[in-house]
Amino acid sequence: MRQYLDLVADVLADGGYKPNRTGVDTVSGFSRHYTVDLADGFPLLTTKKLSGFRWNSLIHELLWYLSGEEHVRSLSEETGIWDAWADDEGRLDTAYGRFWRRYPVPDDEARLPGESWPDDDHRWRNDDGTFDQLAYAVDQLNENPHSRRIVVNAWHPANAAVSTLPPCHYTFVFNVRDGRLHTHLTQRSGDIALGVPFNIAAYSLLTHAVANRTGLNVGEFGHTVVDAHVYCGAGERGAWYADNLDRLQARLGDVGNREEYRDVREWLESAAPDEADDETGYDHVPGLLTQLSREPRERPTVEVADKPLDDLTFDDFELSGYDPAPGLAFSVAE
Ligand code: THF
Repeated sequence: MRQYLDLVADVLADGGYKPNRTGVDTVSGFSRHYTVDLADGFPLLTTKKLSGFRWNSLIHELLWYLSGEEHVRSLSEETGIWDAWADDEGRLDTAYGRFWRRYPVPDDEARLPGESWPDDDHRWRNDDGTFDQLAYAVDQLNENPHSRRIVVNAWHPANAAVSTLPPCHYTFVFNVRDGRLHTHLTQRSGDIALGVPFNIAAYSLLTHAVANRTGLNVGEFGHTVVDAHVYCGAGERGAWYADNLDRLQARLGDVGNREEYRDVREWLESAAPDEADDETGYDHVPGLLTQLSREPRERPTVEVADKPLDDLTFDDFELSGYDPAPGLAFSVAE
């Protein structure tokens, strides 16, 4: 997908060095945005392989969001990608689905005079009194598709203030025109090499699943990433970028065609200190340079079964025509 490669190239060429809480440093860009038309194919990256075990992980991640679970116990049986942020019992403080499906509604004492809240028996209230934002969104798309209020919000400020990992992709909006369902995602923080390809896939699949239930065609996916970063390594390797990013960026500025990204990678590997054995893969820059050197291939297509969202299972997502370049290994910063 060209838009993803543009995002990578743009952040590497214009981003700034930025250390952060994980101990793995980043090259970070501010407020990046692109749109991709889902009618032109499914935006699964073709410059690295995301089928096989990665497809397994990303489908189960989406099913976990939809489940509304506040823990990763069932997800962990399928993939370990969220385990690092859960407690010993598998609870995850800010599980997305918990907010998508069970957003807290203030109880009587917390309500201010004159404020409007849905009654206990309102159709989008769950038995425990929480609010099902996704059910609301699907119903709005069916009953009032041109509404500009079809927002799902995973951000709870009070929880975010104390949570170990507040949601990264924290709000999305559905927007319909000419019978096409557009989805706009806003992300406060995006790990370009690892998380962003999963996020693109998840919200694109969600768009397909919701389009099925609302009689709409899939439209565009719009994505805004506030802190869009490339992890560039821990220890000496990460710190090297503090003083040498401008040298890398000068070389990136001279690149005239895709193949030359390979030369930049070779220069980087000769100029930067090696990654320590226990820090291998935390520098995502070399792998992303390899992706930039690869020509994006034709997009695959996806079929999602037309079922209520709560009934979807792994086998309801079918990918075809996917012909990616070989996979690349990146380590995830915690
Ligand atoms: N923290 C960081 N540093 N990056 C993230 O992308 C991220 N997430 C979630 C929460 N915190 C994050 C977790 N999502 C992988 C993919 C998504 C993740 C976490 C890890 C990952 O390692 N992907 C491998 C394949 C792993 C597998 O399938 O077993 C890959 O190569 O794609 C962003 O939402």
